[in-house]
Amino acid sequence: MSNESLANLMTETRKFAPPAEVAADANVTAAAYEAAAEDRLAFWAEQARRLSWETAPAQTLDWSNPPFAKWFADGRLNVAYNCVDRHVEAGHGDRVAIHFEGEPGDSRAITYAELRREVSRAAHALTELGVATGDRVAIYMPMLPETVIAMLACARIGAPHSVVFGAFSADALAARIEDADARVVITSDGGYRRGAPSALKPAVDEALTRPGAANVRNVLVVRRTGQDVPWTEGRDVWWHELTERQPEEHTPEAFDAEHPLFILYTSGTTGRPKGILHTSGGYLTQVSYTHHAVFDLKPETDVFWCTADVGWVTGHSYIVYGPLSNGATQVLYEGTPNTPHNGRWWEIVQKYGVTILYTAPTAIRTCMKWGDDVPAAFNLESLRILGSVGEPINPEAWIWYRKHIGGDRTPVVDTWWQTETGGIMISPLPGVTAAKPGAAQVPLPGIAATVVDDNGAEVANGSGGYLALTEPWPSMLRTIWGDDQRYIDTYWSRFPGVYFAGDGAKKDTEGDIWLLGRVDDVMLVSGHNISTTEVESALVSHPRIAEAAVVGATDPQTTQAICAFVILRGGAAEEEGLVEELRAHVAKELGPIAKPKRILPVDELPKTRSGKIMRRLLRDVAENRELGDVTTLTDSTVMELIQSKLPTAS
Ligand code: 6R9
Repeated sequence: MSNESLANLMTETRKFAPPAEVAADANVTAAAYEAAAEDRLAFWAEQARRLSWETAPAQTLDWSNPPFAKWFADGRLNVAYNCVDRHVEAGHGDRVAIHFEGEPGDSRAITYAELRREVSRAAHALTELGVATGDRVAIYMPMLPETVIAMLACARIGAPHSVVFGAFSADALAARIEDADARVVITSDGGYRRGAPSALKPAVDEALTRPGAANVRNVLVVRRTGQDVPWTEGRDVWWHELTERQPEEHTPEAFDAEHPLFILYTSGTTGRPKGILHTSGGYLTQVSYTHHAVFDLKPETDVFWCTADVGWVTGHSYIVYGPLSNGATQVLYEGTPNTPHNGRWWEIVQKYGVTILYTAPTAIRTCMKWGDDVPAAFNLESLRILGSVGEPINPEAWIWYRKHIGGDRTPVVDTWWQTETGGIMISPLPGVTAAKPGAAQVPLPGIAATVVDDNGAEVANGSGGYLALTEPWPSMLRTIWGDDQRYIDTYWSRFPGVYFAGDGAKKDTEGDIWLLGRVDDVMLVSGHNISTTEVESALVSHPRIAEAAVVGATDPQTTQAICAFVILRGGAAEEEGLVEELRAHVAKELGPIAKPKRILPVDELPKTRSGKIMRRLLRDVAENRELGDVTTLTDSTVMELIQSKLPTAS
């Protein structure tokens, strides 16, 4: 961004008070903010007591060597014990931990007692393969119960896992195996995707031909689809054969709170992927607390469903560690939202009586595009809280989510956080906050976040700038794996002593925080910094627009010109005058400065597997450049489609 802070163009004044019944019975009330404000460290020490420690920590935060934090450093615990065994010991062994729904419609309910047996066997199996405490294990899997079991088995024996998205290429997998120096890879023959078995194992075989992956001794293969798999004798081992003969009891060993729990590579738009390192005690404390607070989880009665892939941080924190540490019952779904029909998700909500749903704006906008009648055909009355994560949620998408999925009664919590933050940082609380559509609003109790200007000074209400985290938090990344200097440079150097999140944000006149997209995506138009998010939200507020992606393209007159790629609702063809009408609509919503110079209707937008729009690629298109790296795209044919629609160069 230049020296002028982000313009504050959008005004959204709708507000939704918490429903009385949620407020009356909320896990967390306004008192938590007061307690945390009074003594932040005492507040987190209190939250750490949610967990079972073998040695309870006497220390809370050690910040003597910033930005390298230690939380609860003298405490010892086993993360898997906290997520599994202690619930069985507390008498909840018969409670379903995971309702697995396969894409072809097969299902499996796994209780906490079963989960304990499976995790114990898998822990023994890894030990038999020679995996020792501290060894890294790569997990390259579809969404299966074994994926969760594998992660917990690693945690149980203190072997940090590195989960790699099942859709990543052999090259991406090899780079991650090499960077973490993984010794074992856990994978499956394949998984079901869009109605057909899709192979995974061949990508592992290919990755392991790369020199950097030479230290991998074994590949543990879960059988899911039964398809033929290439086999390397001596190296490859069937998961079921190895685990079946292991004892079903396993004594968990306690590790230091700062023992590494996992490495997760951020999608990293440029350069080498960053291995974000998370450790045990602080991480588990924050994901457990935030899951309890933000989703108001009542483990006896709620059915939680986070639709994220486990290969994304949301899956780590809000499928595996948060919900399971809280003894939740949850749904795990293997497939895509539209297989075999556009209502599959709502069918699953109805089938399991899902009460809390956590998904991404991209999915919500896609459902809007498919039409209101799709969810209307299912009974969604069980839902009581809806969550959003991954991108700013446009106010219209927020309203649609609440109305068409939440029956106009459920609170919607827009949760801002990152792979690096480990857990939710900024979010309304469903029983406390009067929610504003499109805003994450308030730092959670115990979290210090604000918006700063170019000089690192806090901006006044009503102004925009950069999101900054001003105090360490328990689930913060500890470093970038193997590269402390890059950790300092990337996050702690823009504003000394403060964590720079890389997101643009503004404070509204009441001091609530609105996220405005990645700083790299901010546009500079005639001397004004304009957020792509605000222009996209204005476009999405037009009844004909389902989705929009906005980029700044180099322009001789205005530095950058706003270029919008839009998906029309119902896929309808573009009629005459529509583009002009849309431009006028944006001008009316945000002011003439934000009026897009070009608007291009397209059928799809390029997205990462975690659902984030890749504006970088659209910028390449808008500037008639050769496309940059497309390897993290869900579907690389999308770009060809978009390019084919373009009138060449303008
Ligand atoms: C959890 C996750 C992090 C980036 C983050 C921001 C964007 C996530 C958001 C949001 C606005 C929200 N982001 N949640 N922006 N409102 N509620 O997504 O982690 O994949 O590391 O991405 O996602 O730009 O900086 P990760």
